[in-house]
Amino acid sequence: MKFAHIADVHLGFEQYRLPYRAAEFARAFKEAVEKAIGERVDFILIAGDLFHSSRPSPETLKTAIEILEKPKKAGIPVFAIEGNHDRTQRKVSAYNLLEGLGLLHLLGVRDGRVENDHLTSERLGNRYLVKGVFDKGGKSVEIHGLKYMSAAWLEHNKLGEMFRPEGDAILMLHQGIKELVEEMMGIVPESQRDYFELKMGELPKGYLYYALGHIHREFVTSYDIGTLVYPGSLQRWDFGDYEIRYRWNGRSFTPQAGTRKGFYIVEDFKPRFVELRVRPFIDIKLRADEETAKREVKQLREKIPPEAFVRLDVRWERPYDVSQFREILKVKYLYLRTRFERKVEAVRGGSVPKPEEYFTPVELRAIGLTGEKGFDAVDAVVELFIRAGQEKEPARSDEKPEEETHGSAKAEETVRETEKPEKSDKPGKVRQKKPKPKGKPTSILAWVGGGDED
Ligand SMILES: [Mn+2]
Repeated sequence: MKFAHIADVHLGFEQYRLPYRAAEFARAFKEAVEKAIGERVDFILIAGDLFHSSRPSPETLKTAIEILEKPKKAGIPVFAIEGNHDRTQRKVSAYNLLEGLGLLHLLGVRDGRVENDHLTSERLGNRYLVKGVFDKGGKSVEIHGLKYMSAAWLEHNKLGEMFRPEGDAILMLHQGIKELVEEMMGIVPESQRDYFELKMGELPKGYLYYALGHIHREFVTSYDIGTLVYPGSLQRWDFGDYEIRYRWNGRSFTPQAGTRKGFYIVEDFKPRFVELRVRPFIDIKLRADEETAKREVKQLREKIPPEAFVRLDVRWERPYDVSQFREILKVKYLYLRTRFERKVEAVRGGSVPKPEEYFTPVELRAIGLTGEKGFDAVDAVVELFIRAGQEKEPARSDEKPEEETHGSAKAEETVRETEKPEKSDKPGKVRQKKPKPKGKPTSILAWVGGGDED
């Protein structure tokens, strides 16, 4: 028995509002399906989030249909569940449409009984649990599954009571599991409870293979008598899902290998990863002055392919023009993230400086003007600095912070799609061209606005 396990395809996802990214997500799915067919698998599992949205566009549906016609023609059945992105509370989802076209078999709870070559049903209260079946050479495997369910639902409906495997069986779910999420990303604070819906022990026992989806990072472990696998998303999800990260150690960059992207071929319940070549995401973290940063980024450039998506995170004590990195790197997509903040002395000693010690008198007045109101008083602040500049300090030309928010880069450090509850890079932060204030305006503008990022 041999099958492919694919998850988190996200067809129709125009990442960073780039339509060609949706085409790349589709290409990855096509490649995965073609490779699975080439491997002569007996069936294919899609563990949720085939679509990025529960209401895919006609174009996205057309793409899904064209790709899923390939296994259909090859006589390879596809079993699927809905994920959090593409499930619907309505009666009919996009999956039902695909099922109606004979392109896949949908597993989970339904109002009516379904019986055919590849589906069978079991009573579950006043509804039915629809399960997949596959027979080959006298051997039979059952594929159980359920669409993405909320933590609240799972608290009241115990999966262990719902799913009872008999014989060789696979369980397909689209959920985050506390212990695994923590293992992958460190301890998850309670405020980010929505990173998981299940605890390990709540997972039904007795399955030979747990075909999971939802976590976008590839991961394999064992559970009870079986193997538990997250194949991860087919394409890179964000800059936390990087191929390589270059971390600045104060003197040079240290490369850190990131995640690989692809899916699993499972033979006799043993998973083997099949890697897909996808667009590289490279994450660069730098904390240096302008001259050093420029020199180091220039050197690093040789290691970065032009088709890469790059996030360059620049930090320093004084702002400088970061738009020059766009010219230096010349990559397909550059997301510049800046954080310029003054060094706060003696914090370790426990004494935080008083505002009078830290801010100049003009800056204090600016803070008084804006308070918590953000940029409502920005004109008054600009005026204040223009006047202050004219009064004393000469104009400075070396301070021009420029921050790029390209599209909707968000919650980058996640391995899945849930937005972190804390603030993150939102679009619309690109600074307006205001009359350039003189004096020392730029650093303070970052301060009165509450700082740039995170
Ligand atoms: Mn997903």
